[in-house]
Amino acid sequence: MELILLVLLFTPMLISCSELIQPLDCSDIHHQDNSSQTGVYTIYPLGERSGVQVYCDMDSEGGHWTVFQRRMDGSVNFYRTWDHYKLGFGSAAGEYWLGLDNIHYLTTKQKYELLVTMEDFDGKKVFARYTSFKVDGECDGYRIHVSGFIDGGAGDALSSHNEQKFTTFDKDQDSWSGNCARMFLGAFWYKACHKANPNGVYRSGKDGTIFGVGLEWKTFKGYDYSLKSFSMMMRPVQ
Ligand SMILES: [Ca+2]
Repeated sequence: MELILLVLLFTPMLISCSELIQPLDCSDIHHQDNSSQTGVYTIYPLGERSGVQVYCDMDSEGGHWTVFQRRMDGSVNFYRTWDHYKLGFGSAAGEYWLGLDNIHYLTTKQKYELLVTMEDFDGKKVFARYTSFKVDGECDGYRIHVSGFIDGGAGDALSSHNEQKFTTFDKDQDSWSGNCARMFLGAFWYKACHKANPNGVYRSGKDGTIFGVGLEWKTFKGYDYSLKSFSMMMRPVQ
């Protein structure tokens, strides 16, 4: 009898404890086990039952980064609708977009910084880092707030996109008369229109046949050079 009572008393406590250890992001995964390697994990940005697979970069610039955008081989189509960018698409083991809702919710819970890493087809790797990164909710057009640029060789192609709303080919929120996503075949915090096109067409290096549509970071390789690999990742500010 006493044993049954004990089980009844302690079972709810055990359940609530297991809920508490659901990681919000890759930084939580690192703190739960600091030997965690770079790879795919499940995080819960919106609480329990919101589990989503994500790629954690435990190596670059101190590690425990939550990757929310990743290109590496052109295997996933990034020319997609608003709903796809809102909810996410692709595979965390390869190319993917985590989803604007997830990115937004994470940045409402803690202060985040941003790391953008990239590599050209000659194997040169550079990065750009921003000490502050926040994305508003859907009602505010997923507006980006990014500042505090630190140069890792890539130059700053993102600060000029600060305070812009997100634009897809089916939802124009940019400051150009046309639709920048349709013009440059991507989806981004376009202004009028871009110095970076991370979700543009995956091409093999230098290609000027159609201006500015590639996976580009202007301050590194200029327009019309599509990069080999590219990642955007976030981490709570220490
Ligand atoms: Ca427009």
